[in-house]
Amino acid sequence: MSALDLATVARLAEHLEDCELHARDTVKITDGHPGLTLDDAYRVQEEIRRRKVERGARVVGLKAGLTSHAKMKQMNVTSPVFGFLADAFAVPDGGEVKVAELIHPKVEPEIAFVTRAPLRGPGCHVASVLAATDFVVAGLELIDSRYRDFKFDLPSVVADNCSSSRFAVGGRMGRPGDLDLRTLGVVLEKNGETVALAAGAAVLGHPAAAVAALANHLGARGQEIPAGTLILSGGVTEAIPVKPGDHVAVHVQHLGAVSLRFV
Ligand code: OOG
Ligand code: MG
Repeated sequence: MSALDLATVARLAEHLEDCELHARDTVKITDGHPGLTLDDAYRVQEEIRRRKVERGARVVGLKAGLTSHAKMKQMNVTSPVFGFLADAFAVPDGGEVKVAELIHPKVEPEIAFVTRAPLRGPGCHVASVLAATDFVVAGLELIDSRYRDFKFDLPSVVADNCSSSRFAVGGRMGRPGDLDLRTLGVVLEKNGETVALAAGAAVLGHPAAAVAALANHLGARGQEIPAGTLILSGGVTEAIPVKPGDHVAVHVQHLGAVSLRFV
C-alpha cells in the first residue's frame, strides 16, 4: 500500500539526503506524514539511492539493521530494516573519520558477508546463505541517524537509509564452512577499553539469518542479492557514541580486527 505521490517521495528523499550531506538533523518524517507506510519509506530510500547513482555514486554493498535484540531494544523497534552502502561511505581499515562531517555518530560491530552466488527470496534461509557465501570479515559500521537525538520509528529510519553513514571492513577472510557464526565472539573496544561484547547469535540467532531476511525482502520486490555483494548483517551489540580523538576497534574471533580513528 502506498500513500505518497511521486513528488512527495522526491521531496522527502531530497530533504533527508541534504541532511546527510550537510550534517544537519531533522524531525522524523512521520511527524509531517503520520500515515507513512513502510512501502512508502522504502520508496523514499530508493529515491535517495537513485539520486546518488545519478550523480555518479556506486552502490558497493547492502545492509540489514536492527537485527539484534540489543539494537532493537536500544532503538525501540521490533523488526529488521534494510539499506544500501554507497562508495562514499567506505573508509579503509585503520582510516580516519572527520566527526565535523557528521551529526551524532555511533559505531557498532558487525559481521560482514561477501556472496559468491546470487540469493533470491522468498524462501532463503541460513543454509542457502551459507552456501552462497564466499567469506565473512569483521565489520565496523558508523551510523548517523539524520533524526534529532537518534529518535525515530520504523518508516522514518527506513526512509533515512537506516542511518547509513560510514563503514569499514578488515581482518582476515573466514570461510563459513570453517566457522560457527553463532558462537563467534565479537568485542567492541573504544580507546583500548571493552565497551560492548556479544556472540554472532545475537543477530537473529545466526547472522546468516539477517542476510536471508534481506534476500527475502528483496525477493518480495522482484530483486535479488547479486553474486559478489558485501552485506553488513547488523550491529551485534548496541551502538556506542564517538567523538574526536576516539579510536575504535572491532575484534571478531578467528577474523581479526577492523578499526577507525575519529578526528
Ligand atoms: C538504524 C540502523 C541500524 C544496525 O546494524 O542495527 C543498523 C539505527 O540504529 O540508527 O545499522
Ligand atoms: Mg549497522
